[in-house]
Amino acid sequence: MQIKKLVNQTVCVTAVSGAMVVMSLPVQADNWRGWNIHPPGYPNTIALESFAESVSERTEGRVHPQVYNNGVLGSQPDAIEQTRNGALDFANFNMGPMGPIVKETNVLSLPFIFNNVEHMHEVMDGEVGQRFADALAEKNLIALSWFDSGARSLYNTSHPINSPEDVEGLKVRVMNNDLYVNMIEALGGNATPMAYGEVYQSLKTGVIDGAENNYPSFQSSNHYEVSQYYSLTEHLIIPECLCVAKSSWEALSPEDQEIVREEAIKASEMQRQLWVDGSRESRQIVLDAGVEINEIADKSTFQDKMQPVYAEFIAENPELESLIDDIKASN
Ligand code: BDP
Repeated sequence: MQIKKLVNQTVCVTAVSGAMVVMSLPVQADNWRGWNIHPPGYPNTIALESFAESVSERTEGRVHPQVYNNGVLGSQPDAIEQTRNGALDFANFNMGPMGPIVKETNVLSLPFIFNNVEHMHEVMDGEVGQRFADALAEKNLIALSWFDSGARSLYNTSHPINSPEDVEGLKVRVMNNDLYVNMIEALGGNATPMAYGEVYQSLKTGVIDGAENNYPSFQSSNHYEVSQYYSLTEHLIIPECLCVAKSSWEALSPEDQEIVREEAIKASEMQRQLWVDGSRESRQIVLDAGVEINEIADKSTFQDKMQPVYAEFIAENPELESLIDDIKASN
């Protein structure tokens, strides 16, 4: 369902007499509703708001995107469904909760699939990234550009994690994807899939012992206030998309599609830049608040534990093995 707005546009019309007259005609504008899980000031929020403003300006109001922050339009799995069926027009989605719907994107949720953020950028900006965009398009989501989401690390309320043994018995919140349940279980922990918005309270009341995320989300969600140990496992580097609903996309003229695509790419460039400083600032804020951050000298102990996760994934999705190989080979 599209919410349309009537705007008055001044147009020139040639009257029958041949003289030019100026009249005001109502023209339909698309008020695009955009889902964003993050608060104001977060790198993704700033980039999405800039995207919205530029698209509105450059299309002269024909497309008027508005960003709804803090996940007020629903949880991420709900918002994915709503964007697929056109109830929402655009969104910034993490590829983690996308896995149950677009199975190819699960490859991006395999722990340690990317060596570092640069490797992820290289893959997503190239031919392999296009393959993910094609898979998303089959499910009615047009991925116009890729945002950064840094590296996710484990945090918990009781002790620093230095080896997989330190995860044993911990109840760890994960995003909605079975792969993450397997990942935490392979480390000996108990995984609890849960909506992002419930994590703060669950940490506070001891329903869970920990979770995992990047610095900006650990900080902006205030999880650092109730979870004192942040351990740099950096086990997941998951890209995010700026996605438009297929129905909203197809309703655009080719010229407006070009504008929206260009602005989405500009937004991702802006987001990636903001991410670097934002991560540094968030790290400092949590340190100043007394969070203990520890580096992990040897991550191979964690990587080794992930072998059964890969084996099970490949056994269940043999057709995706070549995609994994292509990503590994590209760095
Ligand atoms: C953040 C992602 C967001 C996820 C959230 C989570 O940007 O899309 O919903 O993590 O852990 O880093 O649920």
